[in-house]
Amino acid sequence: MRQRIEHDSSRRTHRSPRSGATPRSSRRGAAPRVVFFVGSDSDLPAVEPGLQVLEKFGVSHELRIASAHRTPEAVRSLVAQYEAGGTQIFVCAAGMAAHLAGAVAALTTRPVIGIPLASGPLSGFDALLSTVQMPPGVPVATVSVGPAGALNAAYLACRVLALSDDDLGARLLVARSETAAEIARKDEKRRQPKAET
Ligand code: RP5
Repeated sequence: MRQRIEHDSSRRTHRSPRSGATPRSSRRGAAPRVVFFVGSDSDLPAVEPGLQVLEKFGVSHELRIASAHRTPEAVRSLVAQYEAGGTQIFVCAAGMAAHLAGAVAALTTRPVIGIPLASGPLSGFDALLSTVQMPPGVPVATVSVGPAGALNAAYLACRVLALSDDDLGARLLVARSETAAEIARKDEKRRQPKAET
């Protein structure tokens, strides 16, 4: 049974989809299907595209600011609470020596997706290695650096959830067809002869 999440610091809830899709878990106080953790509020702009994808597909989610280095006890407590509440996937974004995704993966057996962010002088290469180079047995599915990675993290989360959610799977197929149609439209437009002036 899903439990109410009590920890409420730095909490941002996304439960209102922009498109027609309706979140499965929209009960007030119920755990979201996906939790996005960011290591700092300075990471928020980089993860926004991912949050928009989850909204588009009507996947209930919450964003929390919690740091593996600065607030390790909060990370531990939040993972335990969300896991007990029924959250299915954790997405973790951090920059520099990015240990957030790995720390969360150490605390849960549910899928963890890591987004390395370009926060320091090494432009995300530091965070990429810190996130992707996990020891055997503690996996973090690592996506690309920055906002494009955040977007793909959300798509990947949707694909995992769609394994047991046919409606979500159907919405993903529609989105893929729309993307293909858009590219075909652009190609066609480019091929049309320009009007003479
Ligand atoms: C990491 O350090 C955070 O994820 C952020 O990307 C980076 C810098 O954090 P701030 O100093 O901006 O809070 O832990």
